[in-house]
Amino acid sequence: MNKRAFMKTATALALGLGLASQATAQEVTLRLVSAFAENGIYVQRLLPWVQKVNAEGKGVLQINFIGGPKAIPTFEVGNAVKTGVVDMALSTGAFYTNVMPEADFLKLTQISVAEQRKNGAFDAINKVWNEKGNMQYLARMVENQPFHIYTNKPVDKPDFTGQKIRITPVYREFFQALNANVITTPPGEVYTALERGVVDGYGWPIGGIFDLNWHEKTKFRVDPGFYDAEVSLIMNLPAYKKLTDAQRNYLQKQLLALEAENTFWTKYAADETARQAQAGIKTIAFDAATAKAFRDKAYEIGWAAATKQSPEIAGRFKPLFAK
Ligand code: 173
Repeated sequence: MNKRAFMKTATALALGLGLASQATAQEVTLRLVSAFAENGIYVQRLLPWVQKVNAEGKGVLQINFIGGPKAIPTFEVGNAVKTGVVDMALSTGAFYTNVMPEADFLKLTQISVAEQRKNGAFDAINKVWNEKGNMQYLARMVENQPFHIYTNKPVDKPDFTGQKIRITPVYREFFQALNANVITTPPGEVYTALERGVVDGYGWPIGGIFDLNWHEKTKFRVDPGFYDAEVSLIMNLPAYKKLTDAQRNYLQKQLLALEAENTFWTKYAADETARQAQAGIKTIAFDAATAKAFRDKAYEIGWAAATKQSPEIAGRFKPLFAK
């Protein structure tokens, strides 16, 4: 067998058997997948971090990036982490509500992840992720990226009657309250859905619409944004518990370093807003009072849905996520 074929077989075996390869007693290799596309901004920012982890972690801990949604489909990544098919994933809660509906509540945080670590929110999240998801919530690598509605049909008020809008669980209740017809798809199907007219628009954060060429099929962005896109690293809990103290401490140090890079996102949001304008995407902005009501409604509806879904956990999270 040549080296390439051997690697392929080895990867398939490791995936299939759920083995965390323990090269020596001291060095562990963790298999990482992404629920987001490999050419998107999130993975583009993650890969240099993986390189750094590997360069500085020789003999302690290595991360093997397996791939994006072609390796494991977006909405199956959460279960792959839960069951240990992979050790680690980059994902967002909306993609693994099939593991636990509470995963999507993370869009409702109104404080930084640094503050979440200080005020107990991070620990409260981990209690739920451990118990319900068999996962460790490791680090949030995206902040200050509000979601928006992008559409090809203009509106003059927050009413999307007659529009078909692509969603994930992030947007469901809010967009339905705005009278939209909603269709759930993973990001990988948005371009085709727009091209074929299956949808008139979609929900997505302020940044990233150029990564999969959606700007070619987008006429308007609706302001203001709402919620905060949560993109995080999660890990299979047994795999996390199996780490030695040295491995866990090393990983923790690198996770905090990753979060320290989150200042990037504020400028990226401004840059992407300008880039959209340059690409001819027009902004639909409501007057100040309507804009405030729109944003407030997003949070009211988001928390109402969370409370209905899981009253006890929503009640624990709400004061910890608030400004
Ligand atoms: O696919 C989505 O619109 C979505 O839910 C999401 C969540 C976080 C970041 C980017 C997209």
